Amino acid sequence: MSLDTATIEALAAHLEDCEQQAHDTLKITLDHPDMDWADAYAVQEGIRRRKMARGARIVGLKAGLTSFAKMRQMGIETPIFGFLADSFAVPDAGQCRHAELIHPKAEPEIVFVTKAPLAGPGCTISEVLAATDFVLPGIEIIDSRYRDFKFDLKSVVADNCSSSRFVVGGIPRDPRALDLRTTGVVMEKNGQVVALGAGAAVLGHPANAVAMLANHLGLRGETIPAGTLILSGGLTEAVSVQAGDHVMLHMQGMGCTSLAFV
Ligand code: OOG
Ligand code: MG
Repeated sequence: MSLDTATIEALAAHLEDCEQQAHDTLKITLDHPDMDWADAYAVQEGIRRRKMARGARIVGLKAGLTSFAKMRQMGIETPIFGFLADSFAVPDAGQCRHAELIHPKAEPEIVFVTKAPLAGPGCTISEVLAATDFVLPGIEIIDSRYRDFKFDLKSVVADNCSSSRFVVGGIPRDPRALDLRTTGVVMEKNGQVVALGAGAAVLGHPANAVAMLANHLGLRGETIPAGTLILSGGLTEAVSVQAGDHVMLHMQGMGCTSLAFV
């Protein structure tokens, strides 16, 4: 760690205020160039603590920058991990207020829900599949608090990996009855196809993202508890959305989920 506790708390407060007030900011590494990974995750942890102190419930976890498309879009090479609070959840086919967000983008994701704990290091894809209750389609709405989505890895980790909203729906399926590598996804905006791909876009197999999350937490002495909802990462580039847009995700064998921006 290179930052002191007061600085970490101040950065967490600043980034969470930006989220709550839909204000953008410059990436925090400009003022804190020596920030390390532990600092970045400590700021994210500070945001989580602030939300929990106000009564928020943590309803899930996410992996980000897990696809080659997203790594290319953001110009980076390592996955990152964040948390999902109850206030991020949008009901299936529900509405999301665009004015509450800065510059939201939608991305299609395969969502895992666990039925047994997962622990790393050494967690594998087959352990993830055995510990998964079901998979289902999800749309994540990312909304970086950084101006024009311009950040580096440590800044975005501190900003809870741009987490903002998510919707899940469709038909929950046992992942062992599917080949998640060849599971096709088609995302439409206002009836037009804007993104398409297959499960293998995420690290060769989306369960790999969950294994990497377990391994990341394992290094910190934490596990993924049973009953955790996990967004395994955008399968395609993220698509900008405006008020009035309707986004629909079709996932092969799992039906669809959607939301509208108002
Ligand atoms: C970081 C969050 C990326 C994903 O699924 O890849 C993410 C960002 O691109 O702002 O959620
Ligand atoms: Mg995502």
